[in-house]
Amino acid sequence: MILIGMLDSPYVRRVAVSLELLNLPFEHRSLSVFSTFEAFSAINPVVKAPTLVTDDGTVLMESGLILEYAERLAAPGLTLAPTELAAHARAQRIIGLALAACEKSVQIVYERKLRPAEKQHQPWLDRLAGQLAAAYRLLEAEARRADPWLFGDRPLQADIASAVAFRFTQEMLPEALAEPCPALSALGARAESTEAFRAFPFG
Ligand SMILES: N[C@@H](CCC(=O)N[C@@H](CS)C(=O)NCC(=O)O)C(=O)O
Repeated sequence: MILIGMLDSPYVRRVAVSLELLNLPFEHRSLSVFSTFEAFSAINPVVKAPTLVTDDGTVLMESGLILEYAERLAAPGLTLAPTELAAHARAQRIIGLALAACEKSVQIVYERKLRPAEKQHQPWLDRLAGQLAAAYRLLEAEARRADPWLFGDRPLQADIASAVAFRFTQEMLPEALAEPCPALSALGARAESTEAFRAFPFG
């Protein structure tokens, strides 16, 4: 399998860390959707990161769909989802919040970096900032329950998604984290110190 995309993308990073924790061998090609657009489009003409090329040559995109496929390949004991129904629902909620935090952060970064200053729309940026703050407020409340991880003694997808989202926002938009998130910060630091996260560092 080949994973394509840069590790400054929280979506690429969550797939890389997850494949590692699922014990699935893969090659990582660090192509950018911007600076290496042509090379990227030769593999996936839609130019979305992450892209995963399976061993039979199928080209997948969307981190959630890639991870659904990866879970099917992995040994059942390594699954990154809790099995009990209520815990599964809570995990899906946390992943949804983390992905919303990623999406709102990326939208703010694109608005600021890709649009000329005179064309930036402040009401849109304000709306994104409010949505981002709401996602982190709710994630922080969830992270307060971590012991040491969100679902017990090993990191699952909810931990991975929360940690990569928080790191991305910290790196790209530190001023957007208006309210302190001590529990999320501790969870992120714990995640970043693991072997799987250190194998695929931000940036
Ligand atoms: N929902 C997607 C989001 C992926 C995404 O937005 N990736 C960005 C890089 S961080 C990208 O491909 N940007 C280029 C573009 O959208 O044209 C996922 O979960 O994979």
